[in-house]
Amino acid sequence: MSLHERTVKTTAKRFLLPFKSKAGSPPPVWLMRQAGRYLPEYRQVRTNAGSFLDLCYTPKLAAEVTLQPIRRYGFDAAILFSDILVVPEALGQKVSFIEGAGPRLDPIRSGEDLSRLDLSSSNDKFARVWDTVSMLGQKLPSETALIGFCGAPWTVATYMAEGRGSTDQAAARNWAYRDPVSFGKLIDLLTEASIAYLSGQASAGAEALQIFDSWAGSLADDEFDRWVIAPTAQIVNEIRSQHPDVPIIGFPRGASASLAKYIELTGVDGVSCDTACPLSTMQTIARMGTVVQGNLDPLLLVGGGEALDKRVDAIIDAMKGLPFVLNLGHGIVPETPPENVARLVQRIRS
Ligand code: 1CP
Repeated sequence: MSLHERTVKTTAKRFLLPFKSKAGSPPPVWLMRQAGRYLPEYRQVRTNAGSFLDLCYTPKLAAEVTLQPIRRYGFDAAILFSDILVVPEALGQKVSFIEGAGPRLDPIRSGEDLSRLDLSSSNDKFARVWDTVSMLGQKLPSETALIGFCGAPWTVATYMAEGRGSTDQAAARNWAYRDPVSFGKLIDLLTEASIAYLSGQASAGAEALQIFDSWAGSLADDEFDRWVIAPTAQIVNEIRSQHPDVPIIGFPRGASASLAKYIELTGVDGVSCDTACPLSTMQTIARMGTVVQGNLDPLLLVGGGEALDKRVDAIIDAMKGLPFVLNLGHGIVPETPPENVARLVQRIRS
């Protein structure tokens, strides 16, 4: 059953219209990583917060940086400020964020290492994020929707096994081949934790949920079925039974060729498409009733100018009349001049 066939709250929020089979004209817009280092006001709060995790776990500060891009640009949706690595941290893995170098974790690479993780301890940390969501319900403009999120189990597992970001996700892929039983236990644990984490966000007021699977594209197709599709389907089923009104968006980055299968077997209401996904594929999917988000190249926001305008126009033109949300194909990069984001929003709405 698609979302618009289920009972949904009537609402004027533009972001939610495509999920009720209504194409917005102009399309609703928000951008992945719309809060972050490209904004001077973010860098200010980030410096004062101490560590990146302190920022994520302090509701007042996390709510403030969530609101910053809404004040500047009036996006149709705000995304909760947090990180996908909050889940392993809450499970007991040591996680830190090194300025300019990204995340570092004490790697977990075997069945024995799993004993360092404990689901029962995670709720205290999750509760701080849920408090941020509640606070945002009070502070956001009435027309702005709030999106909650988590990392998909596969992508979170790649960071847990590697201990950092990587280009090939080799530590997780090797573990999954060497010992699929113990790797499966990690995926099961992350699936359970993600369900609790997302369900709490929806209960606290998140109006849509996005599952970020940034490294979905690194798997062979049988491994994709097992480590991407199966856990995502489990999360979608469980969240839907608890929160039938809340649309769920999947972002299986780098997996355009498997997108139709992903949609069919996970049951997501929408997909975020990466920059390399052809507009023709996005049209096909949207015509079949799945909401499509995407897929402007974040680098066009760095350069700006006519190249940006031209591509924005082409995307909007291709998706006219279809259930579509304008977004990037991946997150805003720190070098982005804030005025180019203003130019984009103005272009969409003019
Ligand atoms: O120093 C800083 O301020 C850190 C930069 C930063 C920010 C702004 C990190 C570290 N995380 C975030 C916030 C964040 N991360 C949000 C909320 C803000 C928003 O979107 O406006 C979200 C949704 C994420 C999701 C996230 N974190 C993903 C999935 C999306 C994607 O980018 O592919 C991933 C893979 C992460 C891990 C992560 N966190 C931070 C970095 C630099 C990384 C990537 C590490 C790597 O692979 O090298």
